[in-house]
Amino acid sequence: DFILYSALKDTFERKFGVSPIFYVRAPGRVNLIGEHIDYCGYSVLPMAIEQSILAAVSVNSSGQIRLANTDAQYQDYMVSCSADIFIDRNNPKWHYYFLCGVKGVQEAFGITELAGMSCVVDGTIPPSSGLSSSSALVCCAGLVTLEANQKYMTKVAIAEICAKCELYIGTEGGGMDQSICFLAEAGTAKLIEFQPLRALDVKLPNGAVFVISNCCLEMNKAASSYFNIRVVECRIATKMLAKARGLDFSRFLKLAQVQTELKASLKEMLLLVEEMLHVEPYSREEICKVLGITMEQFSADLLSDNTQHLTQFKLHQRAKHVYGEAARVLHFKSVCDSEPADSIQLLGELMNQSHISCRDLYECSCPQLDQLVEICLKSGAVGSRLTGAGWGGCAVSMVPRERVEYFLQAVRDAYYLCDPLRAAMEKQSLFVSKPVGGAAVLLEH
Ligand code: ADP
Ligand code: NG1
Ligand code: MG
Repeated sequence: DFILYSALKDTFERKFGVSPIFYVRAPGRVNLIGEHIDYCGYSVLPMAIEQSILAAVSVNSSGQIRLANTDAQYQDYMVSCSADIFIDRNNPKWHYYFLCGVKGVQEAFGITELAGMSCVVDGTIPPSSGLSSSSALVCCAGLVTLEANQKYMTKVAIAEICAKCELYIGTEGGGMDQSICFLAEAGTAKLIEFQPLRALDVKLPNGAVFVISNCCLEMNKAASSYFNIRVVECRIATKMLAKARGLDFSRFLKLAQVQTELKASLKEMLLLVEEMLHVEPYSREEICKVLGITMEQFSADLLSDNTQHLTQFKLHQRAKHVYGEAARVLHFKSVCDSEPADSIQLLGELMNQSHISCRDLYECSCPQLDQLVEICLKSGAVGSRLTGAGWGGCAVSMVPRERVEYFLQAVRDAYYLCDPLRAAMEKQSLFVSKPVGGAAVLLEH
């Protein structure tokens, strides 16, 4: 850590000719189970990881926010402190993620003139790989802005602000990433619950190690529509289920709200999906007819900007994944709490079921990730699954402690060393992770 900070300090001084007065560190995360359900209102189970976004900052009276990055692929950017902050969701450059965090804090406090600041950002989270580099950057910027403007709030409040302001980039996420980024504590995974937001400790079994492996295929969520297509399908499934049960569907946006309203169990919700939603994809016409809305209302109220082109919607499969995955999260937590003799086996099975559901029902995996998960299981993992949004990026595997060295070598040989591009990335792509603490400010002295 010391080496990271002092290298960043050097870069900052060369760039801006003054010393930074504080640093912010915001961690990435690995989601152990509970994929694509946060935006449906369901609890998820991530832990923060060592890989982080770091920023060095100085505050001044220039009336400007100056941004630079240690990685040359991310260009310098400058904006006036009194200008309206514009975020271009059609062109999601790195500085717009930073500006999401700035704008979130500015709006929360109604700040008309932000403090001038210079900032150099450095990062160790593989980007667009499901370890939440985007939210670490947004949360880092949010905390930088709080500190630079001498504003303070609770962790829960800043987590909620950052979850909301990352929506400016266009992906309609549910808040898992920003919540764990602020609410994480060293040594424990967390069950993140929404409405109200809270984080409960989840003690992971001592005999298990969690290993992250990147399939080395990037998927930029804001520059594509894969993510929002799933959000939209879940929103439509919500309305169709509500309507099928005679509820006023206009009041419902998330699948969890339908469950709450019906006072049903997740098992009962799965039965309802089987009964009420057909497996064949739905057309726009069919949805409009069932809901009694016009094509215009459909486009305006149910679709996002980047999903206006969609013609088919797989409602049965998506809803089935969400209710099933929500149940697996609760089961995972209860196994961790009760520590039965076969905990590792039980948790591994839940992770495997989660991957199969993501692959087959939610269709958010890809051939490389499926191959990697298969290799991990053959190499001694008890459970392995894609983590984060998917369509590329990382898998997380649970490996019995005594098998870790063997596991790492076997995955190295079978997935990385056989391909020169992967071999070159192997060091940052295959690593053991342990739960670290949440985002923090470090003052220079
Ligand atoms: P993830 O799964 O990592 O959250 P996203 O596709 O949501 O992936 O976000 C990736 C984007 O985050 C990158 O395209 C880049 O704009 C930004 N980003 C990630 N890491 C950095 C970094 N170290 N510096 C600047 N921007 C970064
Ligand atoms: P990643 O892959 O880290 O961008 C996204 C969402 C999460 C969650 C997961 C899938 C954002 C900021 N993040 O994570 O909220 O929905 O996918 O479980 O939108
Ligand atoms: Mg992201």
